Amino acid sequence: MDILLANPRGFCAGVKRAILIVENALKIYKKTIYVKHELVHNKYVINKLRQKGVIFVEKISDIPNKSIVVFSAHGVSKKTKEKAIKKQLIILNATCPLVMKVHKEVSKASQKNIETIFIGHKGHPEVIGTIGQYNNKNGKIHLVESIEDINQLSIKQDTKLNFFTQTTLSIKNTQSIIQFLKKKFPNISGPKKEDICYATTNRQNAIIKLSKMTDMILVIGSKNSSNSNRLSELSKETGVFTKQIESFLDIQEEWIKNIKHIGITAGASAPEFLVKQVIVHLQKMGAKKSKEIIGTEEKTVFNIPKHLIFPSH
Ligand code: 0JX
Ligand code: SF4
Repeated sequence: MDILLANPRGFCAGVKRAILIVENALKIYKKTIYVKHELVHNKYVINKLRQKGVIFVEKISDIPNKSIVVFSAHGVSKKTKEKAIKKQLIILNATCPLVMKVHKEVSKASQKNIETIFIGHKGHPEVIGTIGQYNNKNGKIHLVESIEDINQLSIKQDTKLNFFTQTTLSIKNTQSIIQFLKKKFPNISGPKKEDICYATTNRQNAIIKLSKMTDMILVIGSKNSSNSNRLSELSKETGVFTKQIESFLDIQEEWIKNIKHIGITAGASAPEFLVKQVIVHLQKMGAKKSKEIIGTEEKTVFNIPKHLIFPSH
């Protein structure tokens, strides 16, 4: 059995930045660091930070006044930020700059009274945070997940309307939703394509390539990771036998019995050591050396705030 590795895979620039913010904050402040929500959706990343003393909370009210709070990579609503300010928390914002960009657009739309349609998955923290940038009591923001949801909307044709999207959606599905949206509301404005980020795009393109060279694909990523779930979905759509795993521990021998070419990819929040462990495990089961496929080179780097650079002067 050959092992082929997707390229690119694993950590994106937003995840690397978020982890560095927390790690440096631990060294600089030498105090308990609270993180609102899982910093990124990966069990191993979270457990490692927990071992270093980081406390993860879902509610700002669970954090003692004047403590240090980090907002997760997925971002928070305006209300959540206000609550943190009220509690006099020191805020370190690990929201990905690409999510922040969408926040700013939604906030602008809210200020300008422009009714907004947001394409995203209900209940996802990024969606809650982004929708929570729209704080206009006169205007409206509508969340849609599908073409059916658009059909349920009752918006007058002459309404000034725009749209934005979650950053980790399926490119293919989102394109067809937007196409339908533009047909239904020809005057709608929005981003040139959508707000899906470079990392999501590159990982989805890489898995399509990988699916043409393999008869099974393992997607490493936690169950609550939207971008990882989209990779599994896409891989299944190509017809390749696909399994999403947290780590090598989930691999079942019967999956790989008759597999000749196995592909491995990892979501944007899954660390590379998990990929390495899967390779070692497969090799113990008889697989050959692993080979990385040719793919898009990623050069994006997001800086952390200056006061969090360690050692700080
Ligand atoms: O569930 P998501 O894919 O949005 O988040 P995850 O898995 O933590 O990936 C990194 C953060 C992505 C934010 O856009
Ligand atoms: Fe940012 Fe994209 Fe990574 Fe999300 S997946 S943290 S939007 S780079």
